[in-house]
Amino acid sequence: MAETDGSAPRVSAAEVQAQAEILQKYLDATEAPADLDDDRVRVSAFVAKHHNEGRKIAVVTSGGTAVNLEKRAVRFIDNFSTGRRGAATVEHLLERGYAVVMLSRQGSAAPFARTLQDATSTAFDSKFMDCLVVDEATGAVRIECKADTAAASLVQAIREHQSFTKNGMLLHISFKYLSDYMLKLRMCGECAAPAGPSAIFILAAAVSDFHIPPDQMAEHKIQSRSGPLSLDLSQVPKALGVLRFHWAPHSFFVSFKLETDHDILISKAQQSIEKYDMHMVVANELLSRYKRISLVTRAGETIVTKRSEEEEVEIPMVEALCAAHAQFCSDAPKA
Ligand code: PAZ
Repeated sequence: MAETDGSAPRVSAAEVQAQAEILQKYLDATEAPADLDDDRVRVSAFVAKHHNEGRKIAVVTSGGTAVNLEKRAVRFIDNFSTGRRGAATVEHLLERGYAVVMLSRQGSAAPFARTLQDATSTAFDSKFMDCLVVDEATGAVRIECKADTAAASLVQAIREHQSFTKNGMLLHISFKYLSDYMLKLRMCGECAAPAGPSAIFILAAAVSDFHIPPDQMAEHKIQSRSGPLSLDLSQVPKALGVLRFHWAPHSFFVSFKLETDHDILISKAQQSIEKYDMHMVVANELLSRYKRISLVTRAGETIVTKRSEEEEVEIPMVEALCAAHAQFCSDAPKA
């Protein structure tokens, strides 16, 4: 096992090696998404540029992985994740000067653009439409912002989005299926590894625990004529330890743990620290996840809540992650 940050890893090298071999077999049997090679070129150039210019790099995963039931997928199993946490986290990291690679589920909440979703959905629907003005001569649409409408925050979000993307601080790559996620996670790990301690991995995606292994998956659409469908799902190969110890062994790792049973949440988060030597685990419950989170480290648990009705919980969360990452960088042996 590679040397890590100096604290003794609590998982055996043999155990991680065994997980790495199982994962390797799965990845070898998995069809790569068409954009994997292009994404590798983009991520690798992005990391090299920002690392050479002395910036910290964040790799943020976000959204849920779909598990396909057929190779030519017609049906799939999905989960609850909206991608909002990942999108908010990316915005606050950019504000703090990080160069960010965002690996997110296609169609889930995107940084800054999530404001548009808020503005155009549910209660804001008609109010937002009232703010759009069409120029009859050119057909161009402009937003006329009144201070008390959702459009005001949208205009602000558009400005921020354009400023960060123009400055090349955000690189967005996407996945839909679990298999695409796993291959792209490995690619991001390998590409960010040269940044060593300056890279932080923030693994907020809700990754499926169960799937149909590639060698057991039907090629074509499952037919209904043979009666009810019984699914026998296998456990997804574990990737956290392999990412941590093999793909990017010198970087800083924050993983997330979601539970619906309050009584097991913190012990499950502690297990991630014990088993995978995560530097921090963000523990949250499904229904209260945007109000209250726990930051779990080897030193204990810190509860973080929203500081006001308007401020989202990801602001103090990102503050705490950045402080812990800064400490990690200053403690890291100098190259
Ligand atoms: O994506 P979202 O904003 O709806 O929710 C965020 C979250 C609950 C997916 C994230 O905070 C999290 O806990 N991710 C890990 C989930 C897991 O235990 O696999």
